[in-house]
Amino acid sequence: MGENFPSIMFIGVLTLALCVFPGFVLSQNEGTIRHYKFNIQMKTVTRLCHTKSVVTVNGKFPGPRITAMEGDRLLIEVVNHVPNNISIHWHGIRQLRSGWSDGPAYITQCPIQTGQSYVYNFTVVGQRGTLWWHAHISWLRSTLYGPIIILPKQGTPYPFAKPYNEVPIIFGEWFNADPEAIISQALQTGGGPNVSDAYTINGLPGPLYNCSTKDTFKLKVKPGKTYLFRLINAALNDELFFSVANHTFTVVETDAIYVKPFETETLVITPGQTTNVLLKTKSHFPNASFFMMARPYVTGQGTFDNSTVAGILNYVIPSNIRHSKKLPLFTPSLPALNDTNFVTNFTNKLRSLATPQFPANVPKKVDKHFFFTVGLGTSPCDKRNQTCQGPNGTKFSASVNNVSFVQPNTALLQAHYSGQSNGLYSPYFPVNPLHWFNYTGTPPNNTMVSNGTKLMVLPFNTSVELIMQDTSILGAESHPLHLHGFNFFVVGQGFGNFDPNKDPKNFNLVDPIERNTMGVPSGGWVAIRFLADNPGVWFMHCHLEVHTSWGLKMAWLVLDGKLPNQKLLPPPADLPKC
Ligand SMILES: *[C@@H]1O[C@H](CO)[C@@H](O)[C@H](O)[C@H]1NC(C)=O
Ligand SMILES: *[C@@H]1O[C@H](CO)[C@@H](O)[C@H](O)[C@H]1NC(C)=O
Ligand SMILES: *[C@@H]1O[C@H](CO)[C@@H](O)[C@H](O)[C@H]1NC(C)=O
Ligand SMILES: *[C@@H]1O[C@H](CO)[C@@H](O)[C@H](O)[C@H]1NC(C)=O
Ligand SMILES: *[C@@H]1O[C@H](CO)[C@@H](O)[C@H](O)[C@H]1NC(C)=O
Ligand SMILES: *[C@@H]1O[C@H](CO)[C@@H](O)[C@H](O)[C@H]1NC(C)=O
Ligand SMILES: *[C@@H]1O[C@H](CO)[C@@H](O)[C@H](O)[C@H]1NC(C)=O
Ligand SMILES: *[C@@H]1O[C@H](CO)[C@@H](O)[C@H](O)[C@H]1NC(C)=O
Ligand SMILES: *[C@@H]1O[C@H](CO)[C@@H](O)[C@H](O)[C@H]1NC(C)=O
Ligand SMILES: *[C@@H]1O[C@H](CO)[C@@H](O)[C@H](O)[C@H]1NC(C)=O
Ligand SMILES: *[C@@H]1O[C@H](CO)[C@@H](O)[C@H](O)[C@H]1NC(C)=O
Ligand SMILES: *[C@@H]1O[C@H](CO)[C@@H](O)[C@H](O)[C@H]1NC(C)=O
Ligand SMILES: [Cu+2]
Repeated sequence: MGENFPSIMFIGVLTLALCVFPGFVLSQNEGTIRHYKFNIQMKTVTRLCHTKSVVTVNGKFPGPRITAMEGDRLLIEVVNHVPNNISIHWHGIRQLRSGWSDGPAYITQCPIQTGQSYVYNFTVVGQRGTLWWHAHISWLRSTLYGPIIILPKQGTPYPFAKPYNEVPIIFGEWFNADPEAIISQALQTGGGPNVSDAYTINGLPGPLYNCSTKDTFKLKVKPGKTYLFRLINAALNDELFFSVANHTFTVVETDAIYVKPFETETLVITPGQTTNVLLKTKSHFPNASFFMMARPYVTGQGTFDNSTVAGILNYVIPSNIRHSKKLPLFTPSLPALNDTNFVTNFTNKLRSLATPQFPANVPKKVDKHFFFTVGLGTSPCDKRNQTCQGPNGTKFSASVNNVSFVQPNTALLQAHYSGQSNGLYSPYFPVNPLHWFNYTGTPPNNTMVSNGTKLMVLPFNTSVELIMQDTSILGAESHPLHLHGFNFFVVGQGFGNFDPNKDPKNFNLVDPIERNTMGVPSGGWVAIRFLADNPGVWFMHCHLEVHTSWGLKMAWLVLDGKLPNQKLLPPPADLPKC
């Protein structure tokens, strides 16, 4: 059906011209309108000698790249040609007053059903760097994902030397089986879902897997140049370590926010996060090739995919050097799979750039303090005559403040906007856990969670401080929490239970990292601040898809402000219906 369309459809020469940085631009304030067309269609893909039909955008796996300049408006028409319901999330885009385009199914929109289409319509404001898009329904994001590249405004250089070249590097997770069958089976049996068969770099597992050598990402570089790697972790369930043998990264940006540059040989990136790093190549042809490798950082107790994805960094062979067919291939050393010390060190180095041009606007006063526990739990087996495969014959579950989120059957934002929310959700999400327990000590005997569709309601412009506390129920575990509609500042983090008397004294209100996804440390806590200046319903969830499926999610309802420009815009006419 969709083969007749070009994979990315730009309308107008302006857009094309801008991609190669011409000497002209419309207006810096208005920005350019960029049109894309996403045909959701099936495509046969073979990896690890397993061939299957996967859901793609425009037949591409990974999906097409979206390029915009800060200030531009994006109009992305998504046409659904597959049997599955679809919705697409523009991960990290603030969606100021345009919550209808955020994408999480049954939160801001009903899914785009087979044969239907929907135009996502939003502007890119105050962000520049790398973000990404992905499906936001069930586990379809396993194959539906791609980069969003936001170039700085014309005439605004990067706050670092202009790189010679830019390379998107997206990590993914490949399953030989159908991921939709895997999560559906797991939710039915109550057990943990089957793990992936490989990690991928730009869709390719690389030579360390059986039957995969031809599917290796290879990057050819020149000596003495600086490359900008735009790293995206699109894996479903795994945080990843990443390193390139014999090369050092300079971290310059995370989640489309510049950071104080620092050097590291290895970095860690959670699902949902993006990281831009500079890689300076060796000044002379090194007579060698270099593996770039990623493998997981794991804190949970369940089984996981412990394999390693590898790509290869090759140097262009100078003409004065005769065939170097068999170059030695160097391997990076990656931290142990459970190296929490490394992760703590790495996250502590991340600081906002915090310059007059790129300030860190940390809320200094706090209107509302919240304390949420995040972690696993159990729920009863609903088939009376059968034992479930979760702990002690129960089903695995997960919760925020002991509420495991129940997905409604219509979109929360629509229900709220049209005043038809009665009974669909409760506006009383708990501000604290109902009972204190030693969150990171011996877990309580009763691991059963409660459930519901509960929202936390915030007046417009509320300044929020939220402590997210991991629990040890069914094992402490790092949870990369993602907030839609906002960036937040990570003002503090630590291990054990958060201490409201001692810990706030050490909060960093000067140059904390600003981002949209942050790992709650395993057996620890994180403190974030954000200003609720964006009206709408905003999802917050663990970006480990298995935990989201088990209910580790909730939503904020930010009310309209008084002024006309503080109100959610009306819904577009083509907004899908349930
Ligand atoms: C996109 O949204 C803007 C702001 O609401 C609106 O003015 C414009 O008409 C919309 N464009 C399309 C094609 O829907
Ligand atoms: C998950 O793994 C089990 C054990 O290998 C297998 O029997 C089952 O079919 C798998 N489920 C899916 C959906 O592939
Ligand atoms: C790469 O690093 C290894 C280990 O540190 C070292 O032995 C080797 O000489 C290096 N090779 C190159 C080409 O830099
Ligand atoms: C990965 O897990 C398998 C099965 O548990 C084990 O046999 C193997 O040694 C592990 N590999 C690594 C690199 O840890
Ligand atoms: C990490 O795993 C190793 C064995 O694989 C174990 O010896 C070590 O205690 C673990 N470290 C932590 C911090 O859990
Ligand atoms: C973490 O940082 C400390 C102090 O900078 C250093 O001593 C330690 O070796 C680092 N640990 C790891 C695992 O990198
Ligand atoms: C057991 O449950 C299944 C569905 O879960 C049902 O079809 C079956 O009739 C039940 N058996 C008994 C003996 O209740
Ligand atoms: C399972 O049951 C055993 C024995 O009743 C108990 O010791 C254990 O804590 C239970 N585990 C969970 C996860 O509830
Ligand atoms: C909580 O549990 C930890 C680990 O068992 C223990 O060290 C700590 O003292 C406990 N804290 C409280 C307040 O009971
Ligand atoms: C859990 O149950 C055991 C025995 O059933 C009891 O001794 C223990 O105090 C209970 N622990 C908690 C935290 O309630
Ligand atoms: C919510 O919890 C109740 C009580 O445990 C349970 O019966 C019900 O099935 C749960 N609902 C969902 C959607 O999980
Ligand atoms: C697709 O979404 C609609 C609207 O929510 C729902 O009624 C339908 O059951 C869904 N279809 C599938 C295949 O999930
Ligand atoms: Cu999680």
